[in-house]
Amino acid sequence: MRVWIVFLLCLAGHAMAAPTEEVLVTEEELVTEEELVTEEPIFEEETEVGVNPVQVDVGEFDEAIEVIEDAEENPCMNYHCKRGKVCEVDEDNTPMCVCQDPSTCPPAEGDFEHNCGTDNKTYETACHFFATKCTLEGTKKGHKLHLDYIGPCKYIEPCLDNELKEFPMRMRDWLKNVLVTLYERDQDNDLLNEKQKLRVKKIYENEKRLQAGEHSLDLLAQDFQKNYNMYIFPVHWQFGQLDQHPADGYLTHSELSPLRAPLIPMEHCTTRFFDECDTDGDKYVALEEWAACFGLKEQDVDKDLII
Ligand SMILES: *[C@@H]1O[C@H](CO)[C@@H](O)[C@H](O)[C@H]1NC(C)=O
Ligand SMILES: [Ca+2]
Ligand SMILES: [Ca+2]
Repeated sequence: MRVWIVFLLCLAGHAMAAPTEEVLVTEEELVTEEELVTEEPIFEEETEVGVNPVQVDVGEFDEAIEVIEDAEENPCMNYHCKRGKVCEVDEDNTPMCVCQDPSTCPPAEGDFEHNCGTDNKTYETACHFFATKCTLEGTKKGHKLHLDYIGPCKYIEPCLDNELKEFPMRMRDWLKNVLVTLYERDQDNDLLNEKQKLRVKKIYENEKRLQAGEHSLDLLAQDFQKNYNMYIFPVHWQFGQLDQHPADGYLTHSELSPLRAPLIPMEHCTTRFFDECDTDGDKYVALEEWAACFGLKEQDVDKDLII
């Protein structure tokens, strides 16, 4: 959650102008709602003991020594459940995932942990949200409920047509700057892979590129026309960053969430922008739709650029 906040703050300061290192961290740390859709339990090597309230309960009424001995036997030990669920064992000592009771979620440390659902209800933390969503699993209401944005629900003014037109211009400029910044900071840490670096190098070395910062829309539009080729890769790159659960060439609502959720409270055109990106209205944003949203020409959409 911390990471979200840093991202939020850095965006709040400069809207979509100045990228920072934290942006990448956000993308790596994301936990999407997609985990909710997967039915299989997820096994992971790093299991945080004590995170599971059921395990904590066990500790309370068993002898302490026994708990330690039992730890390896506990079938829930390495049994990971998706967000909103916790592991419990049945009579046969078989682990299974059940919905978490929202009241067992740790309380929020501050307003910044609140989340607004698509039902326009404020949830205390993401844990509360996912636990609630889990209890609605299988219902129409549960199917429609998503995490909409970070922070308490608030009034978001309608996005006007002319404002909507500006949004992709600023966003693609921002994407380009994020990549260039990552490239600049890449000496020690592998923020980008070799293929990506090679692509960004060209953008970076182009002296005519606009420096990160606030630019007038005229200037952004002009730069896009003049340096169109520099924008092709950043748009593909961001798609590849988001399309991971699964990487199938389509973005679901939850795959888009890491980008949308921190942005919505600050950029009131975010929701409308992503809605309209889905031109065929099938609820998925395909690569072709995504590229068109950012003004790329059809012939420049290239799956091989997602590297
Ligand atoms: C959502 O909730 C907020 C705060 O309670 C309210 O100000 C806003 O008008 C609501 N938005 C909609 C679309 O109902
Ligand atoms: Ca996908
Ligand atoms: Ca679509």
